[in-house]
Amino acid sequence: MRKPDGKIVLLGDMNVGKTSLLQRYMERRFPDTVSTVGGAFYLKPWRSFNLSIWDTAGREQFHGLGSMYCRGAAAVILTYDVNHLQSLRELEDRFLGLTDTANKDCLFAIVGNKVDLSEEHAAQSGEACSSVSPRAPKQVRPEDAMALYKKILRYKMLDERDAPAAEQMCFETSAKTGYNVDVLFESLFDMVVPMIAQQKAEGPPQTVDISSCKPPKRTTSGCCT
Ligand SMILES: Nc1nc2c(ncn2[C@@H]2O[C@H](COP(=O)(O)OP(=O)(O)OP(=O)(O)O)[C@@H](O)[C@H]2O)c(=O)[nH]1
Ligand SMILES: [Mg+2]
Repeated sequence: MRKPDGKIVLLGDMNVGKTSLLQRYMERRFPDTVSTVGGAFYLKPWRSFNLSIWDTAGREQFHGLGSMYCRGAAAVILTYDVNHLQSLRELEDRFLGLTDTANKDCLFAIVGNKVDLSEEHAAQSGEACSSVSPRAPKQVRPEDAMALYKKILRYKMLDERDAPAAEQMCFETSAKTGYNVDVLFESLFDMVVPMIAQQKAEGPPQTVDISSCKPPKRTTSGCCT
């Protein structure tokens, strides 16, 4: 298996649809899911690179693993449910701190999923009122997500002028219908790949490969030679 060139991590509260989004994109279906335990990844070849996309558990008891999964991430997809305002708040309160281990130039996408359950989406897409899903007004507006994106830039001490615009990085999706799912992943891949290419051109990271270090030889007297 070829080593991944870059890493993208999905974070967010339990039940917002992280696993469903990833399965919709990678497997082109919307299967029944069970709440994720720990984390799992898919490998996605994109252009001439190999990306790993990590699905993580939103449940509180797995919280401690989050920063481990984010280590060295080139992009983080912060996911919430457009019908639950608290899931957006959790991104700031519980998940943003986990991204401190990500790359310095890590990109952040903010994704409001389950848009198919909102009245506005049904009206825009011209769906009949008799559709199976119960509809309610959306609890989170796109502007709320964009405000969070700008807060994240401040938290990361990034200048808004140097980072991608909020409009480019905030998405509304439905893993159920597939709405905007390809756009989300593929526009992020297209942003991440040039950064990975640049890092590769600049050379390997300044780390030591400890597997190549041999322990010092011991003499019979136990002293080093
Ligand atoms: N209507 C609708 N339901 C969705 C959507 N995405 C996910 N779901 C449902 O929401 C529930 C939770 O989805 P998951 O993908 O397992 O959520 P998760 O974020 O991975 O949850 P954890 O693994 O516990 O962190 C499941 O019953 C899904 O079928 C969507 O876009 N629309
Ligand atoms: Mg899951």
